[in-house]
Amino acid sequence: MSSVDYSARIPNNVHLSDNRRLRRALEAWQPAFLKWWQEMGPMESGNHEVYLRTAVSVDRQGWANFGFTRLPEYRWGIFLADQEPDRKIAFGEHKGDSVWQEVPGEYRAALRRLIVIQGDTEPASVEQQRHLGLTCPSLYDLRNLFQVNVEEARHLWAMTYLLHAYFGRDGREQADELLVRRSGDPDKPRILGAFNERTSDWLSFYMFTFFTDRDGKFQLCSLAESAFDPLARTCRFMLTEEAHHMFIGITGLSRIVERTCEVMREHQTDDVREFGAIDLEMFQRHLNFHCSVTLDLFGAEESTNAALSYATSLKGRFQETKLDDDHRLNHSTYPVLQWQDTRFENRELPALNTLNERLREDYVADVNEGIARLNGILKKHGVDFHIKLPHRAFNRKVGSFADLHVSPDGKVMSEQEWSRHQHEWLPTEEDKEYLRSLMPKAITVPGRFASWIAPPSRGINDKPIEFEYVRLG
Ligand code: BYC
Repeated sequence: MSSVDYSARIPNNVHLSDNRRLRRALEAWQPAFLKWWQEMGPMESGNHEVYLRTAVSVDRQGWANFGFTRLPEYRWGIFLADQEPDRKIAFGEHKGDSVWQEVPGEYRAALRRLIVIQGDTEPASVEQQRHLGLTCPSLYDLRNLFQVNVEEARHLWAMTYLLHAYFGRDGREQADELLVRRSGDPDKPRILGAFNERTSDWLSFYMFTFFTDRDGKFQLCSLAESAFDPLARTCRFMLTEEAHHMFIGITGLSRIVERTCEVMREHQTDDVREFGAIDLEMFQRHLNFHCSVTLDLFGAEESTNAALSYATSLKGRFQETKLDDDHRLNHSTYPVLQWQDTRFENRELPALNTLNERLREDYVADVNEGIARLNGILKKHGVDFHIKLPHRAFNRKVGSFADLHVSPDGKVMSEQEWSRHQHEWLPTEEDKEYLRSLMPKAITVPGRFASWIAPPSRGINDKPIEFEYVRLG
């Protein structure tokens, strides 16, 4: 078991105290991070005491220790999963070699780019969600929001550690830049599209944690296969935290659907807005939006960047070691959905060039399990509505579908026709207005929940649902 040194200014399990230069560099970055948190972290949260979990060691028992913490005093630290003895590279041209503990010179730029892109998403999501605490549906949900926020900020620490420890001066510069870019800022935006969208309300928050955090899971799983062992170990530990974020996503969406069904049954109507619930059409429009922008995050279907990352053993596939093939992919193909003049068709393309698409498909399979769960709730209540994922080509801005106009059920149409129907498929200004009216202010009485969401089936860490998860300051 590798335990965490909490006596250090920066809690860590990477022996920072033995590396004076690195420790100093990170301690110099720390005030800039805290300044960023003050400016861009959750609004008006500085005096709250929050029932949070904090890692004390990276093994199963140790990483989930619960207690009250004031948010700015959260002990953000650097935790890597334990080193696997004799780990061998599982894919690409270096397959079978021992994993690398240092960055090979020829892959420096490519690895740094992957780490910077991953790192950039973490503070971005905190920025996107910073105002949500002001309209929380309960103290339980507020606590979950803050848990996600502190952990995303810790993931920023994770990537910053790699940049500082392994990439010298340009790594330090890139780490500084991670605190300079801002989600949605036209002059210095975050790198990937979805991370510049505002998470405008709690329905969007649960969609984001369901869809976009799940992209995090799949990207981190691919990076956890990397030949660069410190990156792999960092990502493995991040994945333990990511799992809880997706739990928050699926349970949040489930509780919304549950509440809507209850209202529909109780009042024998589809028109649930009158009773302060979220109608299923609007739910579906939000789902269409978050699904499509998150599909974009996987990059183009055909990508030489992705091919190179795999061939050079930097970024693997989802569950690489469990796949039964040569793990080099120089001679295999993969079917990729494409628009061929009049219809969508699968085309066999070189497997190496289509790794983004393959990961996107693994992701969609995982998403579908969650959608089945939501439909199970509708069925249980006897509600005649089916929640569906939009067609893969719907509302895409990245990849081969970006130039097409496609409906959620896969009909290709003119731009004019698409625009005419857009309000049926994507959240409208009216939806947003309704959501704003539904969430005018925070609900902060322990055990009380907003009208549009059912209470969870159980509390955090076996505490009761009415536990005071946040002591407001
Ligand atoms: N928006 O060859 P392509 C998470 C760029 S989420 C804007 O297809 P590639 C989290 C691309 O950078 C997981 N630009 O790209 C979740 C490239 O630019 P350059 C984040 C985009 O490299 C919730 C160009 O277009 N982690 O952790 O194969 C809360 C050509 O594209 C977009 C990662 O993504 C876009 N959507 O694939 C908190 C893992 N997509 O370089 C956190 C690390 C593409 O030609 N990143 N572009 O100028 C990667 O593995 C890859 O960079 C990507 C893109 C999969 C993102």
